[in-house]
Amino acid sequence: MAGKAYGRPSSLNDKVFTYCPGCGHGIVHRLLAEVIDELGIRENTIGVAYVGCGGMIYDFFDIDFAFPLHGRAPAVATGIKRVRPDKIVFTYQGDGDLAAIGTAEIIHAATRGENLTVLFVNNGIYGMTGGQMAPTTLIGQKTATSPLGRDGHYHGQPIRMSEMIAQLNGVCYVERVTIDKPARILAAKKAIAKGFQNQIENKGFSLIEVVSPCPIGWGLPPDDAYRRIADEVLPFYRLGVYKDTDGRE
Ligand SMILES: Cc1ncc(C[n+]2csc(CCOP(=O)(O)OP(=O)(O)O)c2C)c(N)n1
Ligand code: SF4
Ligand SMILES: [Mg+2]
Repeated sequence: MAGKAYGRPSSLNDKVFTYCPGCGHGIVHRLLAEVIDELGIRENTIGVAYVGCGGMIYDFFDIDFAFPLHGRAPAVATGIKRVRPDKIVFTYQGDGDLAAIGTAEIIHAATRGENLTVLFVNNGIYGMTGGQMAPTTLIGQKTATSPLGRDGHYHGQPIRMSEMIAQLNGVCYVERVTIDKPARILAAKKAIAKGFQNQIENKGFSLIEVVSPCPIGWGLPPDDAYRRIADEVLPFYRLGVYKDTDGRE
């Protein structure tokens, strides 16, 4: 029986991912690389990385990257896209980056309807710096800075960025996906592809939030971390399309 042959996407270089076992960033990188290959845009794409674990993306891809200060990716991507509208420009950001230090940048890039694609990897924690509480950390979740669990009255409530950004007039497309099961990984790839296709068709701002595991920061072995996504994370961060318009409003 003829089978499908799977190779390494040409958008990736030969380096082995250096993420912790079970980290979601490697899966998201792979999906992104496949999408860039399949759309045939590798030589025309510029990525804008973030400060955080997945910010190492620039080291694994065979495409041009900018590496701005923490949280500033949407502002830098705006500049690049406006100077070179012929290029496909995306940001790759974590939840500490996009939902904390870079909140202003993402909200205003979205409101302006910049013709960008944003990949938002929400693992509910500051992974790189040692597992501190992020704005996205769930109520009750234990972290290095909430050792008794996040308390909504004391620490504040977790923030749902996709729901919030979908309300903004400049936004074309917002979807939240995850990568805990094969079918959902395929759905995540479809959403990423749509986010890039929107930019190719000049439809404006697209954001794909990927709910992703950080086994180290969550203090769980990888298989338990993947189980936690369905059991604890998705009831709060519900999957789905939050906005899908046919271009700018
Ligand atoms: C201006 C500035 N403030 C703080 C830091 C420290 N810092 C580095 S990564 C990080 C958190 C990153 O978390 P997230 O964006 O969720 O990425 P993850 O590592 O979880 O993928 C912080 C606070 C920094 N490098 N620069
Ligand atoms: S600390 Fe978390 S986000 Fe960072 S590489 Fe390890 S598992 Fe991934
Ligand atoms: Mg994070």
